[in-house]
Order: sequence, then C-alpha cells, then structure tokens
Amino acid sequence: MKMTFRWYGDDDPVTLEKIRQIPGMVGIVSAIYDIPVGEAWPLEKIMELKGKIEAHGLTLEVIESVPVHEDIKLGLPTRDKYIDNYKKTIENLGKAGVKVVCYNFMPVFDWTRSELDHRLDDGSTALIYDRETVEKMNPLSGELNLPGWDTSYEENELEDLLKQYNNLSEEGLWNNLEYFLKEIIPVAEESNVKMAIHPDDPPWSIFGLPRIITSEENLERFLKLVDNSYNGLTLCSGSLGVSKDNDIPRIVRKFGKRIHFAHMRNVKITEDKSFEEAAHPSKYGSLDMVEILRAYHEVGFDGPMRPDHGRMIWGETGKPGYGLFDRALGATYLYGIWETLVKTKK
Ligand code: CS2
Ligand code: MN
Repeated sequence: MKMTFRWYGDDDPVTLEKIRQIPGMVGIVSAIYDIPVGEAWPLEKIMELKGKIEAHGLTLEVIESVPVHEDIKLGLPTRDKYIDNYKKTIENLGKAGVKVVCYNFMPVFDWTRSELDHRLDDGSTALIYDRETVEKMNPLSGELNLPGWDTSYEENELEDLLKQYNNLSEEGLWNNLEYFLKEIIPVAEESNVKMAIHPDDPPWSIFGLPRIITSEENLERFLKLVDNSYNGLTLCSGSLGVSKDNDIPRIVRKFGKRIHFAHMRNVKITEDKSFEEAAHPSKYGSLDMVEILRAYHEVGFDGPMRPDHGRMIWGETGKPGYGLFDRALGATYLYGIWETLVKTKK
C-alpha cells in the first residue's frame, strides 16, 4: 500500500511542504483544475504538475478526477467529440507515467451533503447528510455549494441540464456508461493507465437523478461491462459505507485486484439515509476500519490509498472535508494499522 494525500494545486492552503511532513506519506492525488470539463489535458500541463510534486520529494500517484462531460452521461450525439478528448487525456497521462485515473459517473452533482459545518460534541465540525433536509433542497437555489460541484454553469444552464436528465432512466445511464467504457478502456490499456470509478456519494438517487455505482451488485455489473483489469474501482469506504447493505471488507475481498485506489473514510449512520462524517478511527463511526484494512492486506493490495474527508479541528478553516489536520491524523492512523498488519503477518 502506498499512502497518498489529495492536493488541490497551487491554491490549496494545504501545501506540498506540509503534506510531505505527514509520517508515511509518499504520494499525491491531484488534478489540473483550470481546464474546462470535456477538453483534452495537454501533456505539458501534466508534466508541470508532476514536476512540482516531485520537487517536494513526493510522486504523482493518481489523477482525481478527470471529469466526464455531461453529454457523455446523457448519451448525446456530441459525446463522441468529448470521448475523443478523454482518450487524448488518458494517452497524455500515460506518457507522463500516471498509472491510475479516478473518475465518477454521477449525473450533474458530485458528492452531496446537507450541511458543511455541523458541530460535533467534541467541538469539531463535520459534513453531514440529513435525508429530510436534502429532500427539501432545491439544487437550483444555490443555497449549497460543495467542493466537488461544478459551479461554472451560466444562468439557466443548470436548469436546462436537469431537464435533459428527466428522460434518462437508470438503464439509460448504464447504457451510456457501457458505451463510454468500450471506447476508453482499450486506450487505457494501451497507455497503461488504470481507470478507477468512484462510487456515487451518497449511493442513492438525489434530486430525481439516476445513480448506479451504489452497491456490491452494481459494482459487479460495472466490472463485467468491460471485463478487463484496466476497468477498475476506486473503493471509497465512506461513500458505499453509508448504506448498511454494503459490507466493505466483503466488497474488498470480492473485487480485490480490480481495486486500483482506496479511499478510507469513516461515517456514522444516524438513521436511514442520514449520516455524519466521522473521525477515521472505528470507534467514531459505523465502519470497522481495521477489518477493512485487513481485507486490503489479505488481497495483497499494493496500490495508492488516501484518507478521505476529514473534520475541521483545531480552528482550521478551508475547503470542507479537505483540511490538513484531521486528514493527517487519519493517514497516520491508517498507516499504523497497516504496519501492524504487515508485521504480524503469519
Ligand atoms: C469525494 C469526491 O469521496 C470523495 O472522494 O471527495 O469528490 C471524489 O473525489 C469524486 O467523486 C471522484 O470522482
Ligand atoms: Mn471518496
């Protein structure tokens, strides 16, 4: 396992200098943030990113994410142009030596929460998801703005986009995903870049939009769409783990070699379809983090792993879920468990 950390580029207050000082840290997960969704990423820009990271004694392990244009998810005739650009990006990433690309196939909205700074008993703040609040929310009102959401929509653009999804069922989304995979996976194999889809977060439909990367059964269906190891998973414990039906250690053991990237996050299920993000240690949430890591160890996982969202602690402010302190604590906690597993191996 290689311990990695997400870095949002030059504007991130969590600098590479700081990340480098986290014990056990070897790699960076990042992206190029100033290229509009759908355009190809030039090799020079990728090399520039890689150079910056390496100058700090770290390696560029994963690109998270190369976003998928909505026309691809919608299956519009214009998708082929965007798929060609996506292939070009994969080729360029391969040329730069990037081995893993994380992406997701969630219509319109990436990860969603109802509150970004919910105060927990210990005085820290965390991201939470309350089913009733989200059900009452109007995604067009702009009342919530999440770090993963595309905010570049012009007036009415978002509304029109949501309308286009009215006629798309889950099966329609599956078809569009299959079309996309059949195009890109051969290029990924050729470029030696492993594609790793991130599960939907939360793993159920929101705002009436279809979501399909949600369960063990659907992950299996996904992997069979193109049964090639370059078509793999980002296994995010926190995304899948908010549904009691998803047994994460079991999923890790089942899909083992098809998992190319591990996101470790603990979550506390507060009631059905409601949850709080918790500190990483098992005791604070609903997931058994040791069991999950034991499963990774058993399947011989040697890929990148990162602590996922953290709480805001010690007065830190910044991008919700992506401060330094709690994620650094998470990383060292995970690293400690891993060291124990390695050293006690019979
Ligand atoms: C989130 C997402 O759970 C997570 O890792 O922070 O933003 C995630 O990075 C994307 O959905 C991956 O495409
Ligand atoms: Mn994740």
